Parts: sequence; structure tokens; C-alpha cells
Amino acid sequence: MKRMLSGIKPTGQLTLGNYIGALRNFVKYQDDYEMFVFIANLHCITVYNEPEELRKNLKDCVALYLACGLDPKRSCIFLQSDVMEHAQLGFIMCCNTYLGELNRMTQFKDKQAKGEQGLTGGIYTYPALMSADILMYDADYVPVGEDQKQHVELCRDTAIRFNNRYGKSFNIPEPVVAKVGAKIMSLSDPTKKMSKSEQTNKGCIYLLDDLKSVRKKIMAAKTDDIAKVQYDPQQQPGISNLMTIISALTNQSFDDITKNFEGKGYGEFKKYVADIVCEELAMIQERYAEIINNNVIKEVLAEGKARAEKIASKKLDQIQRTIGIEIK
Ligand code: AQP
Repeated sequence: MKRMLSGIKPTGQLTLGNYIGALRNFVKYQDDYEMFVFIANLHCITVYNEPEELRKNLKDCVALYLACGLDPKRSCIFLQSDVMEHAQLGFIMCCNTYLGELNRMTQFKDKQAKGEQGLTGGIYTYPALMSADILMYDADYVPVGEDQKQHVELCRDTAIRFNNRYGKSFNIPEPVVAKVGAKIMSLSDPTKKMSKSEQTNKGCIYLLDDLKSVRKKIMAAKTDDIAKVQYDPQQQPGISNLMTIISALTNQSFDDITKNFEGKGYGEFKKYVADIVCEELAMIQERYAEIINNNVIKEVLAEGKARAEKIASKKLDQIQRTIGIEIK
């Protein structure tokens, strides 16, 4: 069975973008792949998080993994920092990644271009840690949203170079980007990605938002004055984004959605989108509440840690011998 690995960094509450672009797909893939899904808490601390809030977000992230349908019997679910080999292989990968490569990573470049203050060494080098996360498990596939594809490509380049220098050490992974929903955009500014760290909170739907406010955000989503429900991301980014959400959640084609809303107003269309999204979130929120009440999170993480650690310790040992930093 081919191996697949991915993770989410809960620097805030998980969003509809995380769900459509990542989480929902992990759930589908666990039937066909040996699945490893981690909570990227080391990646979280590349920016400051208030510790109490971070702890809550991490716990909610595990609960949401389960609520969305990840099954700990089929998927190995673990907390990144529980498997300490990640940080150590992360440093080794950092030493095998060139400054020029890190400088080209668009996420870091964007933050710099926006003039964000207090950028840390961690946020600059995190793609090397991400390479380690993936290579540790010799993953064949890495499902990611559009914005993370570049990091998987960097991971491939680094692994190929490492293999050429030291002999075959790592499997070369491939990114898997969903055809629909790989980049859900902000509802208030559909030219920007829906991100959990969005300042205004109006454009982002969080999976644990109360459903009234979800509906309100969708009804207020930015659209245009063309007055036609059709897929045209250039001219109608807002409507196209809402169509993408519908298509991802219901499997309807863009043509079918257009036909269903021929001659109808945006108000009616938005109400439909809100109904579909609220129905999906209601199911997730119900299961989330059960999981939180059942106190299963510790047990799931302990099982995941044990399984992941076995593979990681062997891999790190192999790599350390290969590069010559072990004496025995
Ligand atoms: N809007 C999105 N549309 C589709 N996919 C998305 N993903 C995130 N946002 C969207 C995908 O979810 C996985 C986990 O991402 P992450 O939360 O670890 O990191 P991120 O992409 O940096 O998410 P944010 O919300 O934008 O974080 P902040 O605001 O903290 O910078 C990835 O596969 C990602 O592509």
C-alpha cells in the first residue's frame, strides 16, 4: 500500500478552506493509502501564539480530525512534537537546503513584501522542517492545497540532491492537489486565500463558527454586478469562489450549478450556499461535541505517537549514519 502524509498547523481555528482543501480529502484517501496525518504544532510556533489559545487550538484540531471522519484505526494521527525526530531531521534538512531556495518560497516572500514585523528564523526555515516531516516516513504522496505545493516541490528537490550526494536515502514524494477546492478564497476579498489568521474575520468560515454567523458571512460575501451565476474567476472571483465551495461539497459541476441558477438572483444563490455549508458544519460540530465529551484525544495521540516514533527513530538513525554524524 502506498503511503500518504499530511498535516495542518492550527495557528487558529481550522477553516472551511482547511476542510475543503485538505481535511476532507485526507478522509477519502485513508481507504486507499497508509495514511499519516499530524498536527503541525512545531510549525505553529513559527509565529507567536498565546500558549493557552494554542493548547485549545491543538486539542480542537485533533477533535476536528476525528469529527471530519479520520479513523485512528486506519490513519496514524499524531502530534508533531511528540515525535522528536522531526526537529532533528528538520535541522539536517535545513543544512541541505540552500538560502536561495528558501528565499524563493512565496509564503515567506509575501510576508516580507507586506512588511510584516517580527518575522522569525523559524518561519524562514520551516519549509526544511516540512521536508523532514515528509521524508521521515518515505511518503509517496502529500495531499496539499495549492499554496503548499511549492513546499512539496522544494522537498523533492532537496531529497533528490540528498540521494545524489549520499546514495538512495529518501523516497521522492509527489504532491497531490485536488482538482476542485485547492484554494478557497476569502469571502470578503475573493482575490485572497481564506486564511485562519485573517484580520477582519468576515471572510473566513471557521469549522466551529456558530451557524448563524456562518450564514451571515456567506450572505455578506463579496460578489459583483454582472448578475449571473457562472464560473469566471477573473471577472467574478466572489461568485466563482462560492461555486467552488458548492462543487467541492456536493460534487456538482460548474455547468450544472449555472443551469440551476439561470435567471435567479445572487441572494437566492447565497442562501443555497449557506444551506449546504451549514448542513455540512452541523454534522461536524455535532461529532466534535461528542468527541470532546468522550475524552478520547489523549488515547488517539498516544497510539499515533507510538506508531510514528517507530518509523521515525529508524529513519533518523539511518540518515545520521549516512551523513557521518554517528561515531559507532
Ligand atoms: N483556503 C484554503 N483553500 C484550500 N486549501 C487550504 N489550506 C489552507 N487554507 C486553504 C490547506 O490546508 C492544509 C493545511 O494548511 P495549514 O493550515 O497548515 O497552513 P496554511 O495553508 O498556511 O493555512 P492558513 O489558514 O493560511 O494559515 P495562516 O493564516 O496561519 O497562515 C494545507 O494543505 C493547505 O494548503
